[in-house]
This record gives sequence, structure tokens and C-alpha cells, in this order.
Amino acid sequence: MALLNFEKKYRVRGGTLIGGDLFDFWVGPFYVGFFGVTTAFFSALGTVLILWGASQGGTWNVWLINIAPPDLSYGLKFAPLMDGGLWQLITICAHGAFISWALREVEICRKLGIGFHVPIAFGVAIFAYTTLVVFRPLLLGAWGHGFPYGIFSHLDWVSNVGYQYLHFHYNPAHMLAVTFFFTTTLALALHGGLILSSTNPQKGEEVKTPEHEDTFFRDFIGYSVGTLGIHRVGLLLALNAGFWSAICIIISGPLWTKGWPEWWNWWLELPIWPAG
Ligand code: 07D
Ligand code: 07D
Ligand code: U10
Repeated sequence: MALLNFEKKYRVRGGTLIGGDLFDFWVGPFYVGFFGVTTAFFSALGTVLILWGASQGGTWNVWLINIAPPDLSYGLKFAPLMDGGLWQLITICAHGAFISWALREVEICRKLGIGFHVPIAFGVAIFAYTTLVVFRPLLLGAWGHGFPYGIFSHLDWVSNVGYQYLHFHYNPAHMLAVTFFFTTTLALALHGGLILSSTNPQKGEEVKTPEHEDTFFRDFIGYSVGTLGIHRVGLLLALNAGFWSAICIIISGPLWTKGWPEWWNWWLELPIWPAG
């Protein structure tokens, strides 16, 4: 069925989680729904707060705009607006917008009768963000441990926090996360390449079958995970990349306060080495 016909047939009421029929309509290509309205509300409010913060910050240079979290001395209290309070409000708006966006995905899945894989995947990204700006600051006892909202300033935060643990590459969960990120791109390159090579042939040639795809990898590495399986692998790799990222940062401070290279001393401390 052509996409436009499908949309005509599918664009009917139902499947909403909340609000019944109230916001069950489309604006141009966008499904709205209750959570579309809350997304619009929180992103608009968050953007206005960032712009207002920027207007007080002395620069309109988009790379340098910076909305900093409160000083550590405020602990877990609300801070005055211009002293980190704005960052706290923007963090609330960001959560409102991201969680609404995920729930809007859920409503669309329900309308279509498909699984919830996409919203679950986005949930892992939200989990990583919440770990950075809520869970870890809570565990460390101050909102000041969140990252600042600004293009270069958030890079400075990553670098500073990295060096605070001497050498972040020695964080074992960071190693896992990095490996999952690299493997995800390898898998996507292999998959994108394989699909194009078999289903987008030169003029005059035939589109090849999934058997061709399977056979390529059986010839090449002795095994094919299959045409459905590769999507499971891809999702699993990508979700693990985000998940281990969240783990690598939440253990930095709350669980391990020394340099990460030192963590590996457990190896030398195993009771298997000859004395001396
Ligand atoms: C391609 C989908 C489109 C999304 C885009 C991002 C904004 C921000 C806000 C001016 C893949 C839109 C950007 C709405 C504008 C203001 C106040 C997604 C795609 C194009 N980072 N980060 C970037 C965010 C963190 C790190 C770029 C967000 C952590 C490093 C962009 C978050 C750590 C580098 C950006 C976030 C970290 C970047 C490109 C939230 C660890 C880079 C992002 C909400 C995760 C790269 C100048 C991209 C860069 C970069 C956005 C969090 C590290 C500005 C929204 C604290 C090392 N980050 N980031 O393509 O060029 O994502 O920076 O958590 O090198 Mg970051
Ligand atoms: C948090 C983004 C969530 C986004 C959401 C959506 C909008 C809407 C609108 C476009 C998690 C936002 C949407 C705003 C936009 C429109 C219309 C994703 C998030 C919800 N590191 N490192 C990581 C590498 C070093 C350090 C993660 C590599 C150094 C610290 C990943 C290298 C030191 C932290 C990673 C490297 C260091 C990290 C990031 C190489 C610095 C973290 C990915 C090759 C000196 C962070 C949870 C991520 C983390 C993190 C990779 C180097 C420090 C595994 C490849 C040695 C402090 N690093 N790193 O988390 O785990 O995505 O965050 O050198 O905090 Mg690292
Ligand atoms: C995949 C795939 C597959 C495909 C695919 C894809 C994965 C099997 C079949 C998809 C992949 C691609 C297309 C490839 C490219 C994608 C990427 C590289 C990923 C990154 C994507 C981007 C960078 C694009 C991001 C763009 C976005 C998010 C769109 C921006 C949207 C908006 C600005 C509108 C958002 C909509 C909302 C909020 C809901 C509806 C709302 C409206 C329409 C607005 C109207 C609002 C209201 C009615 C509410 C009123 C507002 C209120 C109350 C707020 C007021 C508040 C105030 C304070 C004023 O596997 O193959 O192919 O294609």
C-alpha cells in the first residue's frame, strides 16, 4: 500500500494513553496527542529559559552560551535563579520534554499495533541523561555535579570530570561502553552495506534474495545471524552502549573516588602471585 493511502487508512482515533480523543489528531505530518502538547510545552518553556539565561550571560555566541548548575555549596537545595536555579528548571523541562517524547512514541506504537522497541531504546538515552544530571548528583549530594548546558562548556565538564579520575579510559565500564559504540557502527556499516549490495543492484540486474545475504556471511565468517537477527543484534549493541555509559559515570564518585588506573590493582592483589 502506498504510504499516503496507508496514512489515510491508519489515521483514525484510538490508542492514546491519556486524554482520550482530545488531542488525537495530526498537524501536517506530526501526530499530536496529549504528549505532543506536553512536549511542545516543555520544549518551548525550556528554550525560553535557555534564551533568558543567555540574555543574562553576556554572550549570544551560540558555542559559548552556558547555563551552569548551582555551586556545590547549595547541595541538593533549590538555588536562586541566576545562581543555578535556571539550570534546575531547565533540567525539569528537559525531563518533561524527553519523557513526553517517549510517551508520544508509545501512543504511536499503540495506534499502529507495533512493539515498543523504539520508545524503550529512547528510554535508554533518557536514562543516560538522567544519570548525569539527577542520579549521580543525588548520590554525590549536590546538583553542582550535573553538567552545564552549553556547547563548549559541556565538553569542558566531560574533560574535567575525566581527568578528576586521572585517566577515564581505565574505567572498565567506559571500556565496555566505548566497545559497544564502536561495535554498533561496525554492525551498521556491515548491515547497510549488505542490504544495499543485494537490494539496490545496477541497472538491468535483479534484486537478490535474503538467501544471498545469508550466504555472503556464511561464506565470509562461517555463520549468518539472519535477516531479523541482525536487527536484534543492532538494537542490543546500541542499547548496551548507552547503558554502560550510564554505569561508567554513576560509579565514578559514588563507588570509586580514586584514579581509575588504580582500580586495576585488584589484579596485582590476587592471591596467585609468588611473594617477593
Ligand atoms: C545526530 C541527533 C540530532 C541531535 C543533535 C543535538 C542541542 C543542543 C543547546 C546551545 C547524536 C542537538 C543539540 C539541542 C543545543 C544549547 C544550550 C544525535 C543526533 C544534532 N550532548 N557531546 C555534541 C548534547 C553529553 C560530548 C553535539 C545533548 C554528555 C562530546 C551536540 C546532551 C557527554 C561531544 C551535543 C549531551 C557529552 C558532544 C553533537 C544531553 C557524554 C562532541 C551531538 C541532553 C554523553 C560533540 C561540540 C550528536 C560536539 C557533542 C548535544 C550530553 C559529550 C551539541 C543534547 C554530558 C565529547 N553534544 N554530551 O550528534 O561536537 O548526537 O560538541 O544529554 O564532540 Mg554532548
Ligand atoms: C547522555 C544523550 C541523551 C540525549 C537525550 C536526547 C534533544 C533534542 C532536538 C535535534 C549517552 C536529547 C535531545 C536535546 C534535540 C532536535 C530537534 C547519551 C546522552 C535524552 N570517551 N567520558 C562517555 C569515549 C574520554 C568521560 C560516553 C570515547 C576521555 C566522562 C561514551 C573516547 C575522558 C564521560 C564515551 C572517550 C572521558 C564520558 C558518552 C575516546 C575525558 C561521561 C556517550 C575514543 C578526558 C559519558 C553517561 C553517552 C557517559 C562518557 C566515549 C574519551 C571522560 C562511552 C569513544 C579519556 C566524564 N565517553 N572520555 O553517554 O558515560 O551517551 O555519560 O577517547 O559522563 Mg568518554
Ligand atoms: C528508520 C528506519 C527505517 C525508515 C526510516 C527511519 C530509523 C526500516 C522506512 C528513520 C530515519 C531517518 C529519517 C534517517 C535520519 C535520522 C537521523 C539522522 C536521526 C536524527 C533526526 C533528526 C536530527 C531530525 C530531528 C527532527 C525532529 C525531532 C522534528 C522536529 C519537530 C518539531 C519541531 C515538532 C515536534 C512535534 C510535536 C512536539 C508534537 C506535535 C506538535 C505540533 C505539530 C506543534 C503544535 C503544537 C500543539 C498543537 C500544542 C500546543 C502547544 C503548547 C500548549 C505549548 C505552548 C507553550 C508556551 C510556553 C508558549 O529504520 O526503515 O524507513 O525512515
